[in-house]
Amino acid sequence: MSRLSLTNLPVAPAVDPRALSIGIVHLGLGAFHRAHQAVVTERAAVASADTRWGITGVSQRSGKVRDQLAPQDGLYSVLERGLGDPSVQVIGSIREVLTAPEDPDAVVTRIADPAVSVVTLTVTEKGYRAAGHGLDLGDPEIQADLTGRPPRTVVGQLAAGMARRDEPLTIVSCDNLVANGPFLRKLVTDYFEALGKVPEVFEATRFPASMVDRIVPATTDADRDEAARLLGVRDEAVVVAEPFLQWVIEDDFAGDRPAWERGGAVLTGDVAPWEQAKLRMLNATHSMLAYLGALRGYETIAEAVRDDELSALARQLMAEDVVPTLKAPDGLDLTEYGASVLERFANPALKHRTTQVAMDGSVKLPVRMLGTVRDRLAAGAEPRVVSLAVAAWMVYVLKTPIVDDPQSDRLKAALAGISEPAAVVDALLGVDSVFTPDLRDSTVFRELLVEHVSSLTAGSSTSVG
Ligand code: CS2
Repeated sequence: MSRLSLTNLPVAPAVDPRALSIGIVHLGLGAFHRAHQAVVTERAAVASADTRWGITGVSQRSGKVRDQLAPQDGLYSVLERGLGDPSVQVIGSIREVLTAPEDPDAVVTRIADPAVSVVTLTVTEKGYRAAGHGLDLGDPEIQADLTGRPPRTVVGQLAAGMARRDEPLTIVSCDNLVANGPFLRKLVTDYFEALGKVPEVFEATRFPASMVDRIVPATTDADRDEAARLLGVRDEAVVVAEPFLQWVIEDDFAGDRPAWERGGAVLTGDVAPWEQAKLRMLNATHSMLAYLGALRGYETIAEAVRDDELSALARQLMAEDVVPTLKAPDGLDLTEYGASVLERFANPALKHRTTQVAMDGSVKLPVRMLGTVRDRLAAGAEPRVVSLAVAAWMVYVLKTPIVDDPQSDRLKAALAGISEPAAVVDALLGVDSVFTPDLRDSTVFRELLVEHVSSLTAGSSTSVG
């Protein structure tokens, strides 16, 4: 079967990419970006008839996406899998693909380009190379960037690009982090301080916070075959997603931006309530289902949430531990939100693997779960269900031979020769990049963890009374 390209278009994209100039650099050209910001950007370009917002996508690790997209003129499709028949749409907003390790200078040059006024990022939690609330200055790659080599880290790329600009930039983190905008601003500040040089444009550069939401599992061969069937041509770069898509962006830009609100995004003064609700309800529950589900042998999140005991625990997590810590965003009913999240997880067509959501727990837990633990403890409450979620991660790390996590060596070393529940809990509570001293020193939290790790390792049914 022939390949998707501009000269081989079964379904035309909503914009002709040849008509777009480059106005956005996106760092982290994974499936999520292609199913989320790139789609909203295309819709905005169409609705506002504005051709300035083509995207330069940057892969941070390998040339795989470039190799998939180059023969396709940057085109790819989004295969939407909901409860009805799947549908497919070709997206035309990506104008250029760069592979950072192969051409780090080109990335900096693009960020410095005066026609670019917005940089967006989806580089995952670990891509920020943070330690606590600041930049990990002990990270060898950060250290190497600070010596002045063409930068390989995301913070190094942003800093080097800014140093070459006269006009300020807006940098929009689209990762699942608490206060992602201010957090990234702090990392860049730390970098400039370590460098001993702050470019003039930094002061006026904006870092709006944003909350992104769309479930985008890794694409499988079955997805590629399905897209080919629907398109009539082969698309090696297809991404698969649920129908739901949400993007809430803090309206704080240094210069021009795409009319993203016309593409379905919400621009608002305060993203925090949205972000907290999403991280603490959706992402925490997702992770809990991933760990408990994987421990029960379920391959997908949909299978895990169809287990009555696990779905009851998911509801309990949100109602008992999370909702009391949240301020509802305007117009959002948190109980309904929780129910809708579980319905989305139950989508049987998505095949989102428990092991995919389970990865990188050491950087996900602090964002998704530990704020809830802290707030519940501060309120004098016992965080029973969220502690079960943390305990499930602990047992998952204990029982999984090769843990997919940036801290896997450290986690495995901490657990070497250990199997007794209290010892497992103490060993992992001692990993200070995950647990802060206040949590380590809480006897209430520790006892709950020991209780849950004991029942999970004993293999008894999982319930929280
Ligand atoms: C998931 C998220 O992999 C994970 O950790 O919890 O990627 C989740 O699917 C998205 O945040 C949904 O918006």
